[in-house]
Parts: sequence; C-alpha cells; structure tokens
Amino acid sequence: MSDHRPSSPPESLDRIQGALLGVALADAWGAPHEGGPLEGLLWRMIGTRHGRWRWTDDTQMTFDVAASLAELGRIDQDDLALRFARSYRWSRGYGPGAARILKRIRRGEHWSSASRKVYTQGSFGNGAAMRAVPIGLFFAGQGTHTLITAAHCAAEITHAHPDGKEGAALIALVASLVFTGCSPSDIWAAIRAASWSPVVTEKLATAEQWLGAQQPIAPSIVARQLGRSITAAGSCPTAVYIALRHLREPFVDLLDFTRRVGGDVDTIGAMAGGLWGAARGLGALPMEYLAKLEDADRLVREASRFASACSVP
Ligand code: R7I
Ligand code: MG
Ligand code: MG
Repeated sequence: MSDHRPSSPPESLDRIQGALLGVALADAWGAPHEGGPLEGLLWRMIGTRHGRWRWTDDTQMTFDVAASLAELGRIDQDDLALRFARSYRWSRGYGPGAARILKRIRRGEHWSSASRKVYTQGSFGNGAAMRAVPIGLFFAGQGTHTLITAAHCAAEITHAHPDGKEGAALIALVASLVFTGCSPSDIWAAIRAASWSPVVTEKLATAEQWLGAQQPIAPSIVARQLGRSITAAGSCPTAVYIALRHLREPFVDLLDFTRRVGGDVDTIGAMAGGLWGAARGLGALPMEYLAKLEDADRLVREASRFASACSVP
C-alpha cells in the first residue's frame, strides 16, 4: 500500500485512521479463526481477495457508519439503514439475524419494523457494537449522554434489544476515551459513571480489577469469565479488557491474545483493534500486515474523509 500517514506523531488524523484500520485489520486477520470447522473451511475458500486478507461485515458496517456520519454530520437512522442494506453481501459473513433484517430493508420494508421481525425484542448480538468505534470518535468531547444516545440510535436499526444497544454504547464510549488520551483511571471512572446491565457491570468490574492489579490473566480465564461469544454482553467487555491490556503492547500481541481467547475472534478483535488504533494511531499498526489487507488504500482514504468531518475536542 502507498503511505498516507501524516509525518507527525500520533495526532487526531492518525488516530482516526488507526481506529478504523485497526477494526479492519483485526477483523480480516481474525476471520479465519472465527466459529467452528465449517466456518473455517468456508473462509479458507473465500478468505482472500486478489491475494489479500478479506475483511467481513464488521469492517463493512464500520465504514458505512463512518461514511454516513461524514456526509450527514449526525446519526440518521434511515440513511444508515439504507447504507447497511445496500452494502450487504452474504460473502462478508453477516450474522444470520442481521442478514435477514438487511434483506427485508433492501426489499423496501422500513428498518423499524424489520428490526423486530427476526427477534421480537430485537437482536442482542454484537453486530451493533462491532460498528460503533466511529461513533465514539465523532461524538468525542460532546458528553457521555450525547455519545450514548447516538450509539443507541445507530444500534437500534438492526439491534433493538437493550443488550445489543448497550454493547454499542460501551464500545463507542471507550473509543472516545482512548481517542482523547484519557488515563486508565479516567477511563474506568467514566465507564463506572455510566449505567450498564448487572451482567456487564460485573464483567467490567472484573476487567478493571485484573488490569489494576496488573495480573497476567490467561486467555482461557478471560474467555470463561468475560465471554467470547457472538452476543454483545458476551464479547464487548472482553474487547475492552483486551484493548486496555494491550495499549502499550504491539498490535500483533493484541491479535495473538484475541486468537487465544477464541470464539468470535474477528469481532472481539475488530472492537479491541479499533480501540487500540484510536489510542496509538495508524503509524503504530504493523505495516507488513496492512500491506496484506484487502482494499487498504481505499480504507485509509475513507478514514481520512471521515476524519475531516470529525470535530476533534
Ligand atoms: O449481531 P449480529 O449482527 O452478528 C454479528 C456477528 C459477528 O460475529 C460478525 O463477525 C458476524 O459473524 O456475526 O447478528 P444477529 O444474527 O443479530 O445476532 C447474532 C446471534 O446472536 C444470532 O444469530 C443468535 O444466535 C443470537 N441472538 C439471539 N438469540 C435468541 N434471541 C441475537 N439476538 C437473539 C435473540 O433475541
Ligand atoms: Mg464478521
Ligand atoms: Mg464475528
């Protein structure tokens, strides 16, 4: 890939590019490790494009959110719904519920009815959280209430269940905090000040305690206690923990740890990788991995366009 990096050390453009490319890189790197043997076999068949690592729904939807925010300057649910529906391709590995909702929207149904046709309360999958990093960047500095409301609105289109929306709010909030360079103690104070479900509150308290004690918790224990599933509550606290644990470590260590946690590797990686990139910037991502990423040049350009629309606090 050609070099679009600013020459200065991590600053807002670099961090915004790092966040979005962090999502894409961890998603594409993690995709072959997601799911069981059948998914693994499928990904071995379609997992590269022009010899490069193919990214999945996590990246597609993240860039859809970024493009919508860049064009409209706000969360516009109708616009997001149409973008998600137009970009949908089965070969990007969408969640089954999300795929059905997006096909309904593409056929002309309004998102507000489609989103409750598959699960009556809406989905509690992690599909809204996996696309929430740009929301944190865009609304950083505008206050927690504004940011969480924006994350909930963007989630509702496909993930109307309170747990699905909560995951999106958590990832957006932590993205805004690491992006603005908050210290670990400020990050945890802001997380504690927001309100979460009992399950997520308990997992966040566990993560905070592990990180505070600087205990080298094994991936199997992280998987067991924080989760590694396709649900929002079973993956978002895990991603936050992995990101904060690796903030000063190389990106490849974050990837390797995520693979060893297992389960929904592309999505836990995409969320953790996006948070890491928001703190460290594009310049800190491994160049030799970026060179293998599908459409890396285009993604960097789209991230720059998004960055011009963000008013950095
Ligand atoms: O959340 P979603 O978009 O899936 C994202 C995942 C990521 O790992 C991506 O990488 C991709 O592989 O898919 O898709 P949904 O289908 O909305 O939710 C994911 C799964 O959560 C569903 O297939 C269900 O197994 C489960 N789920 C529910 N099960 C019962 N009742 C979500 N909501 C419900 C529910 O209300
Ligand atoms: Mg995926
Ligand atoms: Mg996944």
